[in-house]
Amino acid sequence: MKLIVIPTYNERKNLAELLALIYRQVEDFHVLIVDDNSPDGTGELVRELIQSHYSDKLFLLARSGKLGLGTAYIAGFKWALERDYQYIFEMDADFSHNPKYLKQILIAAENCDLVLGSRYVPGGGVTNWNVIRRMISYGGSLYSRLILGLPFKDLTGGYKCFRREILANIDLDDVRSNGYSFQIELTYRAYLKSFTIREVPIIFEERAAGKSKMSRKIFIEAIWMVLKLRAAKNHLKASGPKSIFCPKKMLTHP
Ligand SMILES: Nc1nc2c(ncn2[C@@H]2O[C@H](COP(=O)(O)OP(=O)(O)O)[C@@H](O)[C@H]2O)c(=O)[nH]1
Ligand SMILES: [Mg+2]
Repeated sequence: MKLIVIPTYNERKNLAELLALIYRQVEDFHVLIVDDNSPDGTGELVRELIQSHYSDKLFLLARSGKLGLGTAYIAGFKWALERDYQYIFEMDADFSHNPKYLKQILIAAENCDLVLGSRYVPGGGVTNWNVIRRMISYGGSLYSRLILGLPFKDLTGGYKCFRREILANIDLDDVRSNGYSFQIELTYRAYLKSFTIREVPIIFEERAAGKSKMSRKIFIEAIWMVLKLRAAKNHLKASGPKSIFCPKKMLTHP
């Protein structure tokens, strides 16, 4: 089974149309909306759509308030791991991530552990971004690539597909980032654990309606976080899920 996790904050204007497009592309996928009590009523809309259209394939994880993108994804991943999903996708609600790529990403995911939808490999790109915005985005990936020694071109994108095994092997409670660096951190953790990762070209489109929630504060968090992640390299390699099969008592009494 395949699941798309979509975090939302004030995406009411985008969501109904986006879901229709997704299900037109991949009829059998499930979608989980992780909504942070959006003031514009996104959560209410999802409840209505579950009742009226998608009762067997649309789900809502309603959180109490705006807790950030990273923790929304972590909550979604845990929800997925409690169920029987093999492929877990990440996607934004604002049409930046065109659903037409879902099938290509899935095909790539059949032969590797993590697929990154990538703006900066041949065939990928961005539309409607000025030079400064392009430089900031490309520069962010380049910076992370150099500091962390990662061989991938697009590290900040949020259009991805994880195999279940990756998420089960990353200690989700140990993930430190909440903003832009969340995507970098998860890819870094997967890479350090020797999972296979591939980039698939996507054209990223500027959001259709509503506002970006990214801020200068989140951007600065990302610059620091990359340095912190590099400093924690050995810990990240070693850290894993807290095994219920290996309590300390057993280690001291073999
Ligand atoms: N649940 C939740 N979703 C969020 C939060 N911040 C952003 N999002 C969602 O995450 C996705 C990406 O955010 P967006 O504002 O488009 O970031 P940008 O593409 O970098 O400008 C969108 O679907 C947002 O609605 C948050 O704090 N909580
Ligand atoms: Mg966006």
